[in-house]
Amino acid sequence: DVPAEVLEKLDAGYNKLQGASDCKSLLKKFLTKELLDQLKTKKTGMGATLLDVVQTGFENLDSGIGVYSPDADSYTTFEALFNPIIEEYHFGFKPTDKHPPSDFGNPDTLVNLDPTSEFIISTRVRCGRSLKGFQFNPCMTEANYKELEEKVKTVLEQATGELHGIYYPLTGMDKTKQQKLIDLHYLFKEGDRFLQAANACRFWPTGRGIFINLTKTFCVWINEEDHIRIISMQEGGNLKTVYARMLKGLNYLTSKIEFNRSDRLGFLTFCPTNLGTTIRASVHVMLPKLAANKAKLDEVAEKFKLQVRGETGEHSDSSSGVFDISNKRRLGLTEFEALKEMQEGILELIKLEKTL
Ligand code: ADP
Ligand code: CIR
Repeated sequence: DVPAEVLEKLDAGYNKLQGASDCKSLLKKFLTKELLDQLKTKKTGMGATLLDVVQTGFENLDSGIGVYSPDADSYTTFEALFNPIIEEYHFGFKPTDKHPPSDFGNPDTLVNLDPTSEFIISTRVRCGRSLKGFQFNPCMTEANYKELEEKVKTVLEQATGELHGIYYPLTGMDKTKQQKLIDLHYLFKEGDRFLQAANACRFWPTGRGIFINLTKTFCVWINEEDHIRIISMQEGGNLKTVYARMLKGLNYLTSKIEFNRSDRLGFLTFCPTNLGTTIRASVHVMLPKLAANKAKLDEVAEKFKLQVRGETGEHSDSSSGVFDISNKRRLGLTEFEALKEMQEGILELIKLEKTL
């Protein structure tokens, strides 16, 4: 009982993808005609269809991935599409593989990545969580957004010590202040076309906002791509301190709120690239010699399982010479292993830069 209109859009989108010779998305790579026919009549308990999964990739032919999961069930209902995408992005995590139990490790065993402050401008570690009892963006009502915001905000406003801070809702926020927070890399951007096409920006700015601690080293995003993003950041390369602070915030929130975790996929997120540990540990870094050849930089980064982004985040360029380099995979390894993978890779890149 998937409406004819949806089936038509799926067929049209599939043809559009096939005709787009410069489209490099994993959606295009893995959505075969057979898979389309196998999945197009399926629906999740929430009523989500394959179109809800793929329309972001149909509309944005420059997507890297091209899919989001409209609800937690989609990862199983549409697993025939999600699994190969997950396997390719997370360096070979197979349909028979299971994400390990959490192990956050001991932050004190991590290092300062750039003790002489030559290369690294700042370090950031973030993770995402989805709340039990709430659907993902495309299936949320306006009331759900407000309820989730209220719940998280109330908990955050009771945080003490280093985590003590203020919640700033997007609703009613002065545009200049909003832009300043974006430019300083605290706040998420507005109008992301990949999220918009996935129906993830409905009722914007309702329920969206950012909590920031007084020293501006700890933030929580509410209701952007994921229900919450927990972020720790500061100038310089001290990964140890940044990670320890993120854990402090995560532990606090985990003691007050229940999150969605799947046995196989770990913590559940809206985008399959974030599943598992959900951790992205990054540096803003200047590597002028390595970066003189961007293709080479990407190649070396991939070798160390790292991902290179531009200075203002995903899908941005790096005309400034500053790159955002982070661990790429988040699934199939523990949190501590994700941190170690990033640490080792960044240290290698800096070592290489020094030899050039
Ligand atoms: P994500 O939340 O998935 O990490 P983005 O790539 O969109 O998403 O980045 C969000 C924001 O965080 C952007 O403003 C980006 O520049 C900023 N950011 C990422 N890494 C760092 C870093 N190491 N130092 C400072 N800002 C950072
Ligand atoms: C893309 O496919 O390029 C976008 N949908 C982003 C994919 C990964 N990024 C993310 O989860 N933030």
